[in-house]
Amino acid sequence: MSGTVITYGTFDMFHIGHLNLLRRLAALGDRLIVAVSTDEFNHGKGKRTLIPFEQRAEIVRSIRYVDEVIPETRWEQKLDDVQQYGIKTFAIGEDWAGQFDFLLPYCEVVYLPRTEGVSTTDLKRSLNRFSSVSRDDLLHAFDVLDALRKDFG
Ligand code: C2G
Repeated sequence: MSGTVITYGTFDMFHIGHLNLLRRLAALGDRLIVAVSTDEFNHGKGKRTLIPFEQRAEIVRSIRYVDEVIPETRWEQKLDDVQQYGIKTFAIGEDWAGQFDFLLPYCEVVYLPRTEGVSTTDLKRSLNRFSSVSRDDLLHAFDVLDALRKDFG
């Protein structure tokens, strides 16, 4: 299919859900632009990112489905972007369903199913559990070793 597609997102701790979305978006046109949220913009979204903007942008830029990366700095930039880049299709995950229908007079608006079972929030929780368990397990292991040393010399 021809035409330029655009999407917006944080893409923190890049994972298969992000990749599935970008792959689907690439199939909607012949050029894909991704607007990656800056750290300042994320702060405004109430999101704390683990990976800084420059690295998140470089990772997305390196994905084979992506043709161009621009910064997302304001909620209001979408209409300017649609007109400036001659966008045929705005697309984003369905967690945003209906939020960007104001773009309908200017381009197609598509909300795509999210990939279930993975999210940056879950990844961060797993990392926290892993680091705390490993520290506690380590301390417990030292206690067991001390007890064994006392019993068996
Ligand atoms: N996504 C997905 N499946 C997941 C996780 C994310 O399809 N398991 C999609 C989201 O629906 C979104 C894109 O991947 O379309 C990027 O997700 P986030 O980085 O969480 O982006 P978000 O914070 O929703 O920013 O102006 C729009 C905002 O910048 C969107």
